[in-house]
Order: sequence, then C-alpha cells, then structure tokens
Amino acid sequence: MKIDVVSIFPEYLAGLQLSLIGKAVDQGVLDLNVHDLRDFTFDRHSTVDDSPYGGGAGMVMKAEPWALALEHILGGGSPGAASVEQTVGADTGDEEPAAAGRPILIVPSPAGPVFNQRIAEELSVADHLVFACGRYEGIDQRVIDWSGEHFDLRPMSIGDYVLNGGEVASMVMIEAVSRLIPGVIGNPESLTEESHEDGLLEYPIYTKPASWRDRDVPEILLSGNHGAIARWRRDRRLERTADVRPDLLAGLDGLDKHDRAILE
Ligand code: 6GU
Repeated sequence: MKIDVVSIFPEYLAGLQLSLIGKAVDQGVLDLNVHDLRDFTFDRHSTVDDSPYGGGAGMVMKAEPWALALEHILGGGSPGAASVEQTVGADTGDEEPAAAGRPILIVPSPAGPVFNQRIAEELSVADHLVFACGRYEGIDQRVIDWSGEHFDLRPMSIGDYVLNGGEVASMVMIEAVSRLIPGVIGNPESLTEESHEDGLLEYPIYTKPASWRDRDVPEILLSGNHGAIARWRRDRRLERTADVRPDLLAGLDGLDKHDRAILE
C-alpha cells in the first residue's frame, strides 16, 4: 500500500518510522511518504494561510499549495507540480498513480463521519491513501471540492472532540489501517480476538506469575480445558462490553441463549 501525508508539520509524523509500521516501511510492505505543504508555496514566507472571507476568528489554509501538493502526489502533469519536483526532499520523487481506481483522499476533520474498525478494514485493502492534514480553522472548501474530481474524497473524524490539526488524527488512522495489512503484524492471529473486531471488547489477560501480590490468575485459565477457557473468555467479553459500552451490544445480532443468560 502507498500512503502519502501532507502537513505543515512533517516532523509530527516521524513516529510512524518506529515499531511495526516503521518495520513495514523498511521492508517495503508500506510505501509511506510525508510531504511538507510549504514546499508547494513560492513566496518568501512560504505562506499557507490567510484570513477567512466573511470574517471570523482564525485563519484558513489557502487552496493553491494544497492543489499543487495533491497534483504532485497524483503524478503531476501541471507546470506547478513539475517545477516543484526538485524542491521536495522528504520523498523519493518517483511517484506513480495507484494501480487500480482513484486514490482515497482522507481529510481529517471533526466535521467528518467518525472513523471506526469497519472503516479501517475497508481502507486496509486500498492501493493508495492520501492524508491531507489541515491546521488553523481548516482548508479552503474549493480545493476540497476540486480534489473530489481526482480522488475518492473521505472527510474523517476520529471522535467527538477537537484537535489542533489533522496530524495526530492521521497517525491514528494510519496505525489502525496499516496493522491490518498482511505482513505488518507478525502474528495475524492476534488480530482476530481484539476489541471491535467482532463488536465485543476483548477479555482480560494475564501472564506469570500465577499469584501476584495476593491476586491469583482465574483458575480456569490454568485448567488446560480449552473449551471452558474459550467460554469463560467470551463471557468476560460480554460482561465487559455490557458494563462499559452497552451501545456496542445493541448493534450485535450473533448472541445465543448462553450469551443472553450472561447478560441478565
Ligand atoms: Cl480528524 N481533526 C481535528 N482537527 N480534530 C478532530 C478530529 C480530526 N477528529 C476529532 N477531532
């Protein structure tokens, strides 16, 4: 999968070079490029923002740097994209269009639909994701509308609270998506019994020692009875979900008689 990120704070995304995602990049499973939006400006101050038409607080990100950055990612063809090619140091320069279909452009915004595990799964099979990290009050709507002619446009929020910009939200989405790509996580089985994979939260887990500060590991986990352990774990998942996220249970249809008895 190819992932491009555009930001005025490319250093923010440095954390993606660490751990499993960094390894996937090193191994070529992920082709991750971070672009500095200011590389697509031509004035002395590398201006990316201006005051809002109609008045109001804060600043708005200008359309043209965004269009040039996105054209660069699309493989260019425009004079602006061509002339800017040499000035971009953070990427390899050999950009190519996605193998099939249009790239998906994710625009992090608290005004978007809320990202979740289903969307992460959907995005994990894409060829090319582009993240446009806005700052200030947001990006000029005209370049968002224009981008819809070239990309599969997906505004996306990560929850009902406000962040200062799209960088952290993009990192959240990139991590959630890329760990679902085959080869990014060492043991794919660790993906199957996770919270949100099947609508239930995960069961509590324990490791050695069997007794720690007078607290014992639940006996059944030491029994070797795999059927009983699986049932116990499902029961704990049901209880935990009912306790902290009853909203998730409402949307579940795979509950049998035993499941319902646990929830009584
Ligand atoms: Cl994606 N961006 C910003 N700026 N704030 C947010 C968000 C995104 N999701 C929740 N709050």
